[in-house]
Amino acid sequence: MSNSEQILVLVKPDGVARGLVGEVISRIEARGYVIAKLELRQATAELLAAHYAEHVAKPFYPALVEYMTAGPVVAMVVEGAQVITAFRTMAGATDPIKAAPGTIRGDLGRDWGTGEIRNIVHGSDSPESAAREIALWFG
Ligand code: IDP
Ligand code: MG
Repeated sequence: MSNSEQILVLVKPDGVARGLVGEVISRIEARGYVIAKLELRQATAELLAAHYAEHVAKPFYPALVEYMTAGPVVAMVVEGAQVITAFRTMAGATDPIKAAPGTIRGDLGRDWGTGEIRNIVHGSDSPESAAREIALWFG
């Protein structure tokens, strides 16, 4: 498995609260990827500031921290060749309203009228991000 790669996947607090952990895991397993690590975790503001370093200065960041600390998340390391591209495709566009049907966000997400984006899952967007995020969550 020399060309295998790893991605950090989070089932975000809305996904855990809505009972969608099994659905997300089922989709990953059905696709043939391997769950190498899995843990229920409570994110802290400190961990999120590192995880979302690229977003810390953005206007939506305080609401993002509130969302991501509202309850536990399920953190996973998922493995397989091209799993980063594959999982990003499976997750769909950031905004569930724009995410295509067939994707996790497009099938399971909606606009809840809160003015915030609640989109069920996170997936690292590159091998560099994945290595950084896996070290943060599981290092
Ligand atoms: P991604 O999760 O699809 O990679 P990013 O642009 O990296 O999307 O944003 C990280 C997370 O920040 C999103 O999943 C979402 O929860 C939140 N977010 C991104 N853009 C906005 C926005 O414009 N308004 C509110 N929340 C946002
Ligand atoms: Mg991102």
